[in-house]
Amino acid sequence: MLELKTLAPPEAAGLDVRMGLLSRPKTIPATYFYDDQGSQLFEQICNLPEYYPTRTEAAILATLAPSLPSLTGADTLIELGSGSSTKTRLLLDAYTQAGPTHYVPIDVSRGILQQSAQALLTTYANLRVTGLVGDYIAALQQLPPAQRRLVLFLGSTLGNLGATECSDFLAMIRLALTRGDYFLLGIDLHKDQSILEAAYNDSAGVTAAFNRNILMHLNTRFGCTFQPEQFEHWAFYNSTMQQIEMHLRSRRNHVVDLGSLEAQIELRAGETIRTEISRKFDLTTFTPLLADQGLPVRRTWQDERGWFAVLLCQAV
Ligand code: AVJ
Repeated sequence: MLELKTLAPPEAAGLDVRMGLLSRPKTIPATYFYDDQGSQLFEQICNLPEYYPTRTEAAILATLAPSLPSLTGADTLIELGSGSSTKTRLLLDAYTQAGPTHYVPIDVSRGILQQSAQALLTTYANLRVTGLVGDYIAALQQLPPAQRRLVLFLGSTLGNLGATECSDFLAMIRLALTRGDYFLLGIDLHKDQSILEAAYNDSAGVTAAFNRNILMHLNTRFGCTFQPEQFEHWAFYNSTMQQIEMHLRSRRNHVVDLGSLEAQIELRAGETIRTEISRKFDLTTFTPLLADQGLPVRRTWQDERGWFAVLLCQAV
């Protein structure tokens, strides 16, 4: 059984873009990468030889999946930013074998949500799917009832949030849960700078296309007049902040009209718009932060190289 619910977009839709583009340095929230086109480009990124996070995390999930149903006893799996749900299948294999399961994928892209939910239903007979189209904040405020929940936040998407936003976000997750519920979190770890930078500068240019697509999305969504070919993809590791940064660098001086956002912005040649931060975590410093937010870590899994970690936390 499949049900798709579209959550009301936040009233402030677009204000975050307007604010970011009128600040110095200019920024665009990374959530705007994921229109239908951007979600498809991200799927391609996950298969690139340089982009190690997806396959590293998938290998960890395959190892831990058989033990997860008995560890958590969860009947409902809620996934934040489910995308194609490819990695989730590793967990659904184990859960649906253990008993009937309710899967609640949450994604801003309706296209990818519908497609992946349909495909899951043909694979799993005793799966019930309730897709929520919208942002995490709206979705977390209206989770369906459950006996025991397991919230999945995979792929190191948490890395898109700065330190303060990250703590606030974890607090919000804790509030959406009942004591005893679980939270499974995938995070990318520190490693050699050259490996990190290669992952965001692939030789096929898919990450560059993904980066520029954010401008196309703003054009269609708000009637902005960005010309993506006027911008260069720039991604590097900021070792002080311990984060990858992705920017779009203007090739020349020009003015962009922001359409329904009712503003115009000037870009100088060489000026950049930061489109993403992707923080790289350290388990020793990060694990205590989860406990501080009422989500202590019960188990930690890593790959042999220590490149990526999956943490099982429990709401207390
Ligand atoms: C989905 C946010 C985890 O930061 O690695 C991939 C997005 N950006 N390549 C990441 C992304 C450029 C990805 N996250």
